[in-house]
Amino acid sequence: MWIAATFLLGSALATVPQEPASRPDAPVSAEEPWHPHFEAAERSDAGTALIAWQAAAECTGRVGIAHATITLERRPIQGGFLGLAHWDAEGVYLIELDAKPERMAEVIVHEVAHAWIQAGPPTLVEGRTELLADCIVDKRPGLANLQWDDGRTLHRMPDLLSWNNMEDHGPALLADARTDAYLGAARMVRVASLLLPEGALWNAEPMTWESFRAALATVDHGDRLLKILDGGAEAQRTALEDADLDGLPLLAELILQTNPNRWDSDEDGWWDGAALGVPHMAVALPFDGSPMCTGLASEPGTQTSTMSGGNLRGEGHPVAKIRQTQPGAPLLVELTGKAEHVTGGIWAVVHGTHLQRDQRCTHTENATVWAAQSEFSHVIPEFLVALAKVSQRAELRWGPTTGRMAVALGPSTTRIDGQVVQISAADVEQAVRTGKTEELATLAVALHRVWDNGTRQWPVAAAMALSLAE
Ligand SMILES: [Ca+2]
Ligand SMILES: [Ca+2]
Ligand SMILES: [Zn+2]
Repeated sequence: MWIAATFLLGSALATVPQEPASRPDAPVSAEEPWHPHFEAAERSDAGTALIAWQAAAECTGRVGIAHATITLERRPIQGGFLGLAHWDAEGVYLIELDAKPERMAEVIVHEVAHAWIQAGPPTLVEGRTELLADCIVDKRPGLANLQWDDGRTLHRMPDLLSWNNMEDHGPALLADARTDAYLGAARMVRVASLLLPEGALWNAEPMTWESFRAALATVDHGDRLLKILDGGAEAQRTALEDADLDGLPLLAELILQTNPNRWDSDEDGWWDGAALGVPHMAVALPFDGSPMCTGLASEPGTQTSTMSGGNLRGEGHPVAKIRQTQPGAPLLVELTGKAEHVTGGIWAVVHGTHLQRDQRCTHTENATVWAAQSEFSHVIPEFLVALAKVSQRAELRWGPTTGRMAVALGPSTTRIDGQVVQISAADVEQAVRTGKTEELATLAVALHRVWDNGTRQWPVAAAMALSLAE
């Protein structure tokens, strides 16, 4: 089984140590495989295309079909496409581009992938091209975003069995039917990729509905997918719905036995669409920007950087950032930037030169708590229990908050700094001495609340804390 969600999004800093380039799975021969010459007015377009070409050759184990030269041209495209690959019997020779700068690389990756996937029904051609595009990004982290999908409901998606993308050029159809068809084709092929051996959907050309059916007939759950495909547009739309925006359509959630209405079915912090094989020490990052424990600490002066990945698609491109409150304190990692109109999720791994395992930070579904001073590590378990209790009380009274809590135990002053509640060493010491951990929790919850609701005033927080005490 191959999970389509293991794609790297790239690194946040230029200092990331590159992953070793060993690719034991690459069946391409040791000698440099053939590639066309890419000609473009924008040099970066040609560079992106060449890197995508080499990655696609590794993904598929075969050579793309193209003329000796592929021209890339930025210009308005008839029909309003963001990109369009032109090919004849000898393969791709022209790629037209009309995407916004932030999506240009993603579109180039898609069009280059068409050098491997040209023949067959449009649903299979486009869906398989999107799948190969994701593999390209997986092979070359940071080259481009994953193929776009904002998780929308596919209201206007036509029957994927009969969809013809060469017919619907009308501008009115542009924003709905065609977009929905492309997204539906991609989602359907991604579900198929969960069932089939890796690469089965692109390592040979052409693929027809007959060969697609034959491949699925031999694998578990394949009949389920085929039944939906034959069930008409409405059945397909329902099966390809991604209600909880975890990057898994309903059919995939049914197959994987996850909850189609919960981003994270088992509440372990990992969304359902996360890869089964994420890197060692990777952390799933919440979109609210709250920090998560990395399980690491670094010596003062250590260079650290993050590498992130996942299956996030859509408009927002938040970036993983390291938070270290003071030298020697635990390292945390959080997202900055908006993630709106997206589906899927992001994980991050922290790299660095002198990193040590560290137990002074704990995160749960609702909170991250760490000891800014080592001597407070032992307080964390008890504090977390009190925090859960008090948070529940606060939620019953005032409703849910928009973000998770983050609490640092032991800085010099008690305050709220952005999303992080800081509880001073003096306050922690006093609470420990008098056995009043719960009071500490009421203070933390109150401070978080006044930040979350925008009040941001001490007297309000103090009154809230008082009213939360039992
Ligand atoms: Ca879902
Ligand atoms: Ca989970
Ligand atoms: Zn295409």
